[in-house]
Amino acid sequence: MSTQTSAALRERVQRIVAGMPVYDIHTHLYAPAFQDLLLFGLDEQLIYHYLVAEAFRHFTISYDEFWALSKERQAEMIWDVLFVQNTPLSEPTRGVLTTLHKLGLDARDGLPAMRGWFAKWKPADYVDHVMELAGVHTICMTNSPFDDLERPVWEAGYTGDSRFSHALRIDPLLMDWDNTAPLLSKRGYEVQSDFSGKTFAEVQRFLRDWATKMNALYVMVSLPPEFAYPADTPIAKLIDGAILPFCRESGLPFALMFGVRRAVNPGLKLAGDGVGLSDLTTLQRLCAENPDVKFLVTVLQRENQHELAVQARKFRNLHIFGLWWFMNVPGLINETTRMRLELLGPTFTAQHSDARVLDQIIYKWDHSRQIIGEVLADKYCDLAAIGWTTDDATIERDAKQLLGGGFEAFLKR
Ligand code: FIX
Ligand code: ZN
Repeated sequence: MSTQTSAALRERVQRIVAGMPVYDIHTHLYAPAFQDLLLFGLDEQLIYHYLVAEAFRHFTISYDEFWALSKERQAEMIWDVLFVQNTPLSEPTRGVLTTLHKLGLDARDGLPAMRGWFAKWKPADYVDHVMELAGVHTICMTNSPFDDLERPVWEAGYTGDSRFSHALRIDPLLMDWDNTAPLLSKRGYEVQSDFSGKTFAEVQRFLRDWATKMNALYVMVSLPPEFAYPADTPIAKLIDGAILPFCRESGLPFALMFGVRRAVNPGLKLAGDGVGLSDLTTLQRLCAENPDVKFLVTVLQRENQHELAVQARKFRNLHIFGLWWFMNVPGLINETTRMRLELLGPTFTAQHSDARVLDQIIYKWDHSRQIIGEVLADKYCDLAAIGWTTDDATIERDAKQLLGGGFEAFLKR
């Protein structure tokens, strides 16, 4: 293929991928009805935990002193240390600049001028503006019945927002049974700490009640590297006795996020979580023994990615999604997307944003789309070199599948 033909093909692919509306299937964003839980604006972007972790590589201030400051002051310190005193070379710092640039702001104007621009927006309008700029058609929230700030919104009868969908998040149920069992009892579910009596049926009733209230698309948990299955542990008992039966009955996928080691440095709060290698034979057992249950899976550790992709070749009830957190950096997006495409074709969901601040979907999708387009274009060029040409409709079909279409099809299976 001539250089000119390949350049034209690459341009076509990038244009189609850039214009393909995305389903952002895992975020920590909220619809405007959740009021203060919906984070947006410059200060929120600057105090994102990804940037806090980096700023503390420079700060000498104690963690407690930093957390005692106002959000505005924290944001100013982070801006100064990561953007003024140092060059914003990391992915999260570059991300802030991409977002500002795409919003039409000049970051060199400094914080006060930019803050004024953000202050003019009403949340509901800003959601539309940002989703439009980011090319995102739907945002899936992470919804927790254990969160005392968001639960009242559901209990007050929140009925939804067409721009947002919901996922039922159950970490406290599986990871902290000792404290969650009494809480469920208090809420009228007849559970016993030792799993006796009606416990499993009642946990299923709890899941059914909340999945219905939330109109949830899937049930999600994040897991530490030490997760073992099968095992004589509360988490394994709950998976067998309640989660799998509920997912089987409801048809909702069980979403597992492997490899987060929580609070390796508690002083950093949300920024203090780390990563570790998971034993994915746990997942293999789950997929093999429960062909009638769907599993949505992402892994945090790079060294788990290859095994995960191979497992997805073996089990059609396993759908891989996204590049989570420490994986969401250009070099790793590139190598992992390439490897997944080479092992699985387009039968995975290439990315999710994990955004906690609305504005972040602008940079997260911009950066990932560029790489997904580049990897896809390489594959079409390889095919063109052996006479298999690819038209726009085909590129659109593949891009759609990778950017949420495959996820939607998996939900319907
Ligand atoms: O558990 C999760 O869903 C993680 O995404 C969060 O715990 C984490 O803080 C995060 O925001 C990563 O991107
Ligand atoms: Zn998340």
